Amino acid sequence: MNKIKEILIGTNNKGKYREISNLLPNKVKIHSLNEFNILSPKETGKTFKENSFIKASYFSRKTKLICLSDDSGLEIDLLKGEPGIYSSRWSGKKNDFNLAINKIFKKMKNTKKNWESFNSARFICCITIFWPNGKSFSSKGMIKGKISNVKKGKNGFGYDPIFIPHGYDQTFGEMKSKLKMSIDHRFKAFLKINKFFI
Ligand code: ITT
Repeated sequence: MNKIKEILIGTNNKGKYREISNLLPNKVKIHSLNEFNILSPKETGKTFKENSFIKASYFSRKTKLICLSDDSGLEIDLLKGEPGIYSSRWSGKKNDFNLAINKIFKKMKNTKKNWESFNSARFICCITIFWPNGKSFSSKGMIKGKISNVKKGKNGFGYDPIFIPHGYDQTFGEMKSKLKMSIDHRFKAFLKINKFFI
């Protein structure tokens, strides 16, 4: 198998870009979407896998580069899996995660007064690599946890300030980024694709 030496990280999310570029071996040449003037495709898929494939194949075809894209999100059991594949869209046009997090707190309270006792959630990440010759490979990672009843920590991005992974008492937002990146959904999805690089 030809190992990948050069790749486009097909995301407009700076937090994801930082994590993925840190996971890739140093010798891999990384491109970002900043180098290109391309709009994002519509995420019309019904699953994380479909949406990561839509992004990776689209950006690869536009740039002629091998592309890695990530579709991820937070599933909350009490909210029947919401926000799920709509995790980004809950933050509105301005990508305001205070808005998205407040929406979660409000919905949790409306569903159950003592929601803290019925509290289980997970982050999911699906990564697709798409090669210009049409080949593709997708992998999935998951981390279980619960929702904090207050926002905590300034590290990370998105929903990190309210997600407490199982076995820890800190939110992802409070954790050192090195620790988060060695246990999270993205890392677990990455473990299944690192054979293409090393
Ligand atoms: P791209 O499509 O350009 O990659 P996006 O932000 O729109 O960027 P998604 O459609 O995959 O990406 O949305 C996933 C959302 O879920 C993302 O905006 C984050 O807020 C949230 N999310 C995913 N992984 C996360 C993590 O590790 N920590 C916190 N929030 C995360």
